[in-house]
Amino acid sequence: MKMHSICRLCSACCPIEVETDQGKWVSARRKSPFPPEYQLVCPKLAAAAEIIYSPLRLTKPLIKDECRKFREASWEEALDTVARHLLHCKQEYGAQSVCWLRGMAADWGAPWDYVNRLMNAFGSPNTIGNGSICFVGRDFAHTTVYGAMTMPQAMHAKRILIWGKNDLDTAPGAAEAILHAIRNGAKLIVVDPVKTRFAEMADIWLQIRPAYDGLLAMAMIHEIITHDLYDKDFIKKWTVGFEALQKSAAQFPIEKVAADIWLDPELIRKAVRLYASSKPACIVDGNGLDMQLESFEATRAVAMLRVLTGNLDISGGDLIPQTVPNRDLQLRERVPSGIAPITMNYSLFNRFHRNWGHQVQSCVIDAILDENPYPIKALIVQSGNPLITFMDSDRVRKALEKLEFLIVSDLFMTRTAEMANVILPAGSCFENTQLNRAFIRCSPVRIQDQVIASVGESRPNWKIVFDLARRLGLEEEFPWQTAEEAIDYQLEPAGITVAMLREKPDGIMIEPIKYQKYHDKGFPTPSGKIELYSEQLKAHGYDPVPYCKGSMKEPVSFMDQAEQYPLLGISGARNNRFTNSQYRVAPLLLQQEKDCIVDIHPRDAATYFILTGDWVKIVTPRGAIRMKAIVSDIIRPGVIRIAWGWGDHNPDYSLNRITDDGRRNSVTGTSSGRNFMCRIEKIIDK
Ligand SMILES: Nc1nc2c(c(=O)[nH]1)N[C@H]1C(S)=C(S)[C@@H](COP(=O)(O)OP(=O)(O)OC[C@H]3O[C@@H](n4cnc5c(=O)[nH]c(N)nc54)[C@H](O)[C@@H]3O)O[C@H]1N2
Ligand SMILES: Nc1nc2c(c(=O)[nH]1)N[C@H]1C(S)=C(S)[C@@H](COP(=O)(O)OP(=O)(O)OC[C@H]3O[C@@H](n4cnc5c(=O)[nH]c(N)nc54)[C@H](O)[C@@H]3O)O[C@H]1N2
Ligand code: SF4
Ligand SMILES: [Mo]
Repeated sequence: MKMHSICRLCSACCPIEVETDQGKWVSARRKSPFPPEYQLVCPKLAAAAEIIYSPLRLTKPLIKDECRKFREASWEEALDTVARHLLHCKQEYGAQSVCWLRGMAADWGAPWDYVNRLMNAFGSPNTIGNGSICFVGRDFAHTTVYGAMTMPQAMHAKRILIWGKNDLDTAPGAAEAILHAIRNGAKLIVVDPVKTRFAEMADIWLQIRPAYDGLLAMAMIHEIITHDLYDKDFIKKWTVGFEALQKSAAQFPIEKVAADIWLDPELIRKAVRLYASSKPACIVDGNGLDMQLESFEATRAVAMLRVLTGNLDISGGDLIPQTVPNRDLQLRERVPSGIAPITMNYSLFNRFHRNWGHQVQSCVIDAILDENPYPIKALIVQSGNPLITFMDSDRVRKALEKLEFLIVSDLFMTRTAEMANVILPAGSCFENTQLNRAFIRCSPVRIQDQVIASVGESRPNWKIVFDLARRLGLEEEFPWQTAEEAIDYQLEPAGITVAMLREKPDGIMIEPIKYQKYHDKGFPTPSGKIELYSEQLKAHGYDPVPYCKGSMKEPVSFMDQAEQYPLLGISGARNNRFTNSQYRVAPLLLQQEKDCIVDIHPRDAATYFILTGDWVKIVTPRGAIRMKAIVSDIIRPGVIRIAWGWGDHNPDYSLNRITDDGRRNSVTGTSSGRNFMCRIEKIIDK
């Protein structure tokens, strides 16, 4: 039988067609608008059956007994136990002592709304996502400039500027669109410290010094302004604060910053001319800009390049999405007044978007360990693996150990789940019907549908939340018996239902895509214009214009100890076989750990007598890990690139044991975990 859904094995959210047989997975293909010879194959989707039917899947709820061993339990017992402990914490310490932590895997769609609804109705504002190190911080940076996060329209662009994104490995649909544009003559500029496949293909590759993106963006802004490459009419009519931006950017002329950011000034000039000389041009920004201490400021400056060149909201430029109308399910008003979330120090970030809510994950650790701003006693972790994915794992472990009660909902016995008191087994994305956020951000709306039967006694995310809510006495707030009922209720303002979506597997357009919508409505910012200068940021004590003080905070962790730690480590090399800490359970994908590697430049390899295949210890003030070395020129001398996501498979490879969570961006709470000083030692006897 053929069915349509959305794959959520990673955040690319590809539409898929699935072949099933009597409720079981047979195979699937990514739907793509391109002819087969131009389609990219996703190994994760090809290995989906190994993930879904892995013998390691959790199939029954588990409760830890007095001897700290897990025993199987019924759903009734497990949910009752969870509800009892949550209600106990509420009574003893107040509802705010209960926190729900969401990883990225179960999507930021309706399941996120349901969890917020449950927690708000319970009385706790502490539903926390990990968006401060993922794209939500970037979303906020875009939003402060022009009111929403734009979507690059690469398919029809003449110029594409890829900034810290690696779609060939992380988002094949987006990569196909870029490749299509290149075949049609689009010019490509890549800003990346690593020679990615796109960097190899690029007309200009700016091999930026890791974490110094903000300075490059400011230098580009200055160059665009001084060479009259900006769209004057557009700036005059639609922006506020141009003079202030001009003044700030004047502090960063190319010749002044080029050496600091390890780039040739002439190459930056060429890149500026190439990007700004023809329209439409889009900027594809990515996670390379996140997880940096200066992530917010750098991303804002990059966003302003779109504005100056007049590429905002035009075909082939950067589209302001047309949100699909939907009901706000979150019941924020139910949190008693006077109870602030543990992320209270990030008040603007907390409320910039009606869906995202609270996203500074590090605050969860502070609240548990340091009881700052107040203690968290019980934690529910759903679709995340914080022991592996949060910066500074040692601190995370201490926090999890200190909790009175830890509940984990996952498909597998992760390192985080091992620490739980109760484990609730969840269904994979193919065993879940849910409203996927990517498809209500902008039409066409599509449904992520349950295409196969649940494995064992695992339950879909929505059902776990609804069932728990009812046990907490929230029957009225959760009247829905099925996912379909809840989705129909949420989508009522759009006039569509699950049944309609199932009839239209290629999605439903709510309205045609419109460009330059600002002509009718202005921009959804406080001033109604694009804010190159933000009064709102200023009122909260932040810089109203990026880098207006003329300098940048040291963005690389442990730089003050560079004498003992002379190499710059970059974390986060993703590849297309895994998503963060996931899927090492699939033999098809694992391939003998061949991707768990550290790339070392030949010059550094020679200094340390390291050959490809040698084992290397990587050390920072936080700890040490080990990995196999590859001698490679994809990075500069002095920089090493460390594979990401291997800690669940083997804690010895767990990158976040050596990253830092001590310093954070003051606006978004983003940790400086992507770039850190480190040293390497060759391991003689493994
Ligand atoms: N050093 C370093 N640290 C990083 C990053 C990096 O590049 N370098 N990347 C950061 C980024 S961008 C992110 S988003 C985070 C990711 O951090 P997490 O969200 O913690 O990451 P995952 O490893 O993807 O863990 C997802 C977990 O959810 C489970 N799961 C999958 N589907 C479902 C479901 O439907 N329901 C439930 N209940 N569970 C499910 C999986 O089995 C897995 O254990 O990591 C961040 N940490
Ligand atoms: N296959 C696969 N797909 C995934 C994931 C996965 O783990 N595996 N994770 C999902 C998640 S949670 C996310 S957030 C996205 C992330 O996907 P992307 O946004 O593509 O992010 P990354 O691949 O982490 O990094 C993008 C690029 O940034 C570069 N980079 C590193 N440091 C810097 C820097 O200082 N400046 C600049 N300019 N570039 C830098 C890296 O070299 C890399 O090429 O992918 C999602 N999709
Ligand atoms: S890239 Fe692969 S794993 Fe990610 S959503 Fe698309 S098909 Fe699924
Ligand atoms: Mo992410």
